[in-house]
Formats: sequence, structure tokens, C-alpha cells
Amino acid sequence: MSNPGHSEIKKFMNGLVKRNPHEPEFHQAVREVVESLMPFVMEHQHYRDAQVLERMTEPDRIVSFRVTWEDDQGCIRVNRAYRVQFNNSIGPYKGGLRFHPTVTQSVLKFLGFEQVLKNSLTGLPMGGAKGGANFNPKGKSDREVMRFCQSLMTELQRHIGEDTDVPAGDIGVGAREISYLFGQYKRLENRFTGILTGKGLAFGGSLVRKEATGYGCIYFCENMLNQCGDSLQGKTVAVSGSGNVALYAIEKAQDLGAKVVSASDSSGSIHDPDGIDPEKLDFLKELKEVHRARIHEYTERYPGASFHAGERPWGIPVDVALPCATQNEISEEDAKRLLDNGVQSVCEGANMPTVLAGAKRFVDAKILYGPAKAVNAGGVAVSGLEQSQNALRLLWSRNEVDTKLQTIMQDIHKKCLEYGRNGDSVNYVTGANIAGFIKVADAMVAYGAV
Ligand code: NDP
Ligand code: 2IT
Repeated sequence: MSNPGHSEIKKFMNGLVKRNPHEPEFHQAVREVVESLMPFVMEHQHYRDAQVLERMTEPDRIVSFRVTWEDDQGCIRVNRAYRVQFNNSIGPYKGGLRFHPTVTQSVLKFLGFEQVLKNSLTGLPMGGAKGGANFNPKGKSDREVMRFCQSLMTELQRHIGEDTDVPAGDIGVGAREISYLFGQYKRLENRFTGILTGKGLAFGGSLVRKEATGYGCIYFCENMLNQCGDSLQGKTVAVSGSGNVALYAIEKAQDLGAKVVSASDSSGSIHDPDGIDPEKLDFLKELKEVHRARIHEYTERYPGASFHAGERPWGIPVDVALPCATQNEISEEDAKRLLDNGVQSVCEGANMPTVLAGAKRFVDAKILYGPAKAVNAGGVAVSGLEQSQNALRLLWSRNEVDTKLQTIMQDIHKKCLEYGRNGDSVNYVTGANIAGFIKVADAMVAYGAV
């Protein structure tokens, strides 16, 4: 590490690991941020004096609770849920809920910490939070998911509010789950209010929220390429995942003239050398959004494509890679393979999809590497716009929301350039971390010792 703050970083991270044992995902997320922020913080003594980094890495509070529900066989089931309210210095807490068997306090702390800086980057007044449960929606009936959501909201409703904390979706929490959660909140509180985002269009949802994270990812990627006089037109693209983020990243990449040759789920990946065209994407959406089926069925319908059980798509030679599934899905070996195959850009639709050593390889190779907190901020940004529409009791048109999303992604890109320029290249990791940090840090310093 050639960082001027090397010993400061080491000291800081030793303390953080000691205070938060057994939380590897949280350590990883903080390390990535602190490694690029420490030199900046050391140059600005007032942040050091106010212990801003120490305060910013300690959540405001964490609520953990039992969720008891009854399955279709009449058996009582128990899960553990959390809400990590990380930092509300610049606005009410905001961030998704994740339902996945791998959910732990460490995973939600990493996501909550990232969310603070991401939400700051959007320019909207939103603090950062994350929540979820170790509940596996796979194989559960709609009624089981409904009972689980109702039980979870019965406790969560005490801790949230439209000016306090506004949850949304994430892995395993989509339109169906948000609907059940919102219905239960409304029933318990007897108030119709913008307590969740990602709601159905019939009850306060925003146009373009469903598409926002995927579209935003592609807008950011296009901005990075445009900066170098290039564009997505004609590029070959690998996408991982086939959930909310992946499907709409594929859609917008197609719109901009790219050829997307892969998608995946937790069972493996498909490679379609001819490209996923609009008709094939409609099939994939139906497969995943309606039938919740496995991805190998794509190859039964389109025999020109192949299925690779248990594999990620990073061995396919592509110009652009878009990890849109989950954390740590690009290993150092995957990063090396992508670089060896000449990848020009990696844009992170998922949160923390690249291990630290892989991210370092992308930065050192000076490719166009867009970190998650900048690239995937379009989702929470349109959530913020959904809150605005709810407060105004208005519905903006599709074009109005999409134009605002494009402007927000452009602004985030500009902020990354402002703080990440390094000679004739741009370190988007440093740029995003510093730009996101400043607004939150300034608010914290202004509040005094709170
Ligand atoms: P979805 O649940 O809609 O889709 C997740 C996709 O990733 C599925 O294809 C799923 O496969 C796959 N996946 C999940 N976990 C794993 C795993 N451990 N190994 C392999 N594949 C996995 O979630 P989203 O699309 O909403 O979220 C994807 C990523 O984007 C996450 O990192 C999330 O935090 C991030 N994100 C989401 C935003 C949003 O607005 N939804 C906003 C910003 C970031 P399978 O179906 O087999 O589980
Ligand atoms: O990681 C994320 O930014 C999200 N899951 C979206 C959060 C939100 O409040 O829309």
C-alpha cells in the first residue's frame, strides 16, 4: 500500500475490527472507504478533531427482533430480523430490506454503511439504513410470504416513519413483499403515508422505480464511456444476476445498442453469444418475475445459449462487465480473468460485488471501474423521488422521473470526476468515497458532539 495514511489506516482498522468482531463484510466495506478517505481526512484536520470517521462507522442504532409466523402446514417458524439505522445526519434513514438466508448483522452493517455515502451522493436529503431477515422466500407460497411480512411489519412499524426511516426492497424483497408490508403498516397505523418505497403504482408507487437501479447503472456506465469519447453502442456486455437490477440493466444496455451475452442466478449462468434481444428479455422477465423459475430454462427455449451450473459469467470475453447479483461475486481470480480478456469497464449494479483485491486490480489497471455506491445509486434516488411525490400527493410522468434519474446519475459522475481525477485517469472509488463523505461529515461537524 503506497498510501500516505498507511499507519493511520492500520490503526483505525485494528480498532474497528476489535470493536466489531466476526463481521467480515462490515470490515471489508469500511476498509474500502477508509483506504481512499484517510489521506483526505488527514488533510482536513477538523474532520480528525471531530472523530468523524469513528462516528460514521458506528451505527446510530440497531434493532433486532424475532419474527414468528405460521407455514402452510400449520407449523410455527421463527426468523431473526434487523433494522440498522446507520446515520440520519442529512435526512431520515433510507435503505432497503433484504430477505435471504445469508442475512446477518455484519451484512446489514456493510449495506447500511454503504447506503449512507450512496444516499449522500444522490444529492437528496436521505440518511442511510438497511434491514432484513434471514428468511428464504424461495419455495415459500405467496400466503407464507404474506404471513411473514405481516409479522415482521408488526414489530418494524414501531421503528419507522415517513420522517424517521423509510425502507424499500433489496434481494428477496420486490413488489410482492413491499405490498404485503405496506398493507400491514396501513392497517396497524390507520394512516396512508409514504412509509415504504417501491410501492405498486396503484398505491403511491413511482413510475420508473422498478427500472431505476438497472437503468441508473447503465446511465453511469455510458457517462464513464462518454468521458473517454466512447459509448455502449456495439459493446459486448456480461451481466450477472437475473433479478430486479440485472433485468433492467439488460433492458437499458439493449436500448443503448450493446449486446448482452449473459445472465445468472444462484444455480449458475447462461451464455447467449447471439445476445439477449428484447424478445428474449421478455421471456427472462416472465421466467424470473412471474414464475420465479431457474435460469437454465432460458436455454431450453433458446438452444443457441448454454447453461453453466454453479458458474459466474466472468470467463466470457467482454468489453463491459456488470455484476448485478450479490456481494463478493467477483473474486480476485475473476477480476484477473476479466482484465486478461480485455474488459474496458466494470460497473457495479450490486452492492460490494468485487472483493478488495479484485477492486485493487481494476483500479491499478486504470479501466473504467464504477463502484457500487455511485453506480447503483439510481434505485435509492428514485425512491427519494417517490417520497417527494408521496409528500406532494402527486404522480410525476415516466418521462419526468426518468429525466430526473438521468440528471442525478450525471451529477454523481461529475462529483466522482471532481474528487477522483488522478492525472489523465479517474479513480472513481476515491471520487465517490470523498464526494459522498463530505456532505455527511460537514453535517456531523455542524451538529457538535452528537
Ligand atoms: P433480486 O432478489 O431481485 O435478485 C437477485 C439476483 O441475484 C437473483 O438473480 C439471485 O439469484 C442472485 N443472487 C442473490 N444472491 C446470490 C448469491 N448468494 N449467489 C448467486 N446469485 C445470487 O435482488 P436485486 O436485483 O434487487 O439486488 C441485486 C443486487 O443489487 C444486490 O446486491 C442489492 O443489494 C443491489 N441493489 C439493489 C437495489 C434495488 O433497488 N433493488 C438498489 C441498489 C443495489 P436467485 O434468484 O437464484 O437467488
Ligand atoms: O441498496 C440500495 O440502494 C437499495 N436496495 C435501494 C434502497 C432504497 O431505499 O430504495
